[in-house]
Amino acid sequence: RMLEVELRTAVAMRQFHLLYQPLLALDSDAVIGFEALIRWSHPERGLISPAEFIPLAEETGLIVQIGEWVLREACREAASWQQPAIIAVNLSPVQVRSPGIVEAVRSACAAAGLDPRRLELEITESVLLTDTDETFRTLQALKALGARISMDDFGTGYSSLSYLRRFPFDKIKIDRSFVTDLAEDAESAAIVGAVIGLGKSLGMVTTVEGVETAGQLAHVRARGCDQVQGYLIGRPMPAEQVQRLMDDKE
Ligand code: G
Ligand code: G
Ligand code: MN
Ligand code: NA
Repeated sequence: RMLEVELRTAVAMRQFHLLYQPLLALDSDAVIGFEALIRWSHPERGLISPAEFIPLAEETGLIVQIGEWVLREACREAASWQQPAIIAVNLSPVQVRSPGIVEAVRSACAAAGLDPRRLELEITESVLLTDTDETFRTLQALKALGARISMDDFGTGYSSLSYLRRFPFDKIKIDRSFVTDLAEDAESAAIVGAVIGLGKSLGMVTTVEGVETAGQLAHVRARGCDQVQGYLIGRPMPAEQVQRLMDDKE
């Protein structure tokens, strides 16, 4: 459990930083926002992926503290941009179920001077598996602050279409696993097309993730997708590069 001990000190030691991945709107072909993605620069082990340490942070409850740091940092950074672009932040299910989450979001925006309407909170389907009444109230309270709620990694979890009816999602982010073989696999293409249509008909914004090729972009554009993210548009980048990218892609 060495990693756990080290994770405890990582916040205090300022070993985390955020990268920002651009979000492209397909109606204007403009970069309209960024998703904040955490990175851990361990003093000896080097860069550790969130896929490795987030599960441990969730088990130990440290995700609440780390997540609050992510919220504050992302809001502070976004408030410094010259454009009022979207800032998207991932929330772990453990964070969503923690009692202080609404206040954490409110105070992160207030401290940064960020209009909460610029904030998108990404949650995964697994959030909805337990305590659904409580979760529903939390999501409503977050929306009441002005933030929007996105369903992240759509299609990978125990997806139930009833969640889309029951919870007030503003956006569906279609998981990148459906995009990888879009050109070769008729099933993936059918699923992506159908989910875009479903999202649109429910009044949600649709984002396709993991767009890496011009062919994939053309495909999802033709299907009426609203927004895309992926290496073709931009990899997760340091804060210093964000302003320049927005100025170039306006
Ligand atoms: O950035 P990368 O592809 O390595 O992210 C791997 C996983 O970690 C993704 O599922 C992503 O959503 C998640 N992740 C990245 N940053 C954060 C964060 O700040 N909080 C939470 N809870 N998850 C994050
Ligand atoms: O679970 P979530 O969607 O938040 O995860 C985002 C992660 O996906 C980021 O860590 C990012 O590094 C990764 N990612 C973003 N765009 C692409 C892409 O085009 N291709 C691949 N392979 N990974 C991507
Ligand atoms: Mn995400
Ligand atoms: Na995702």
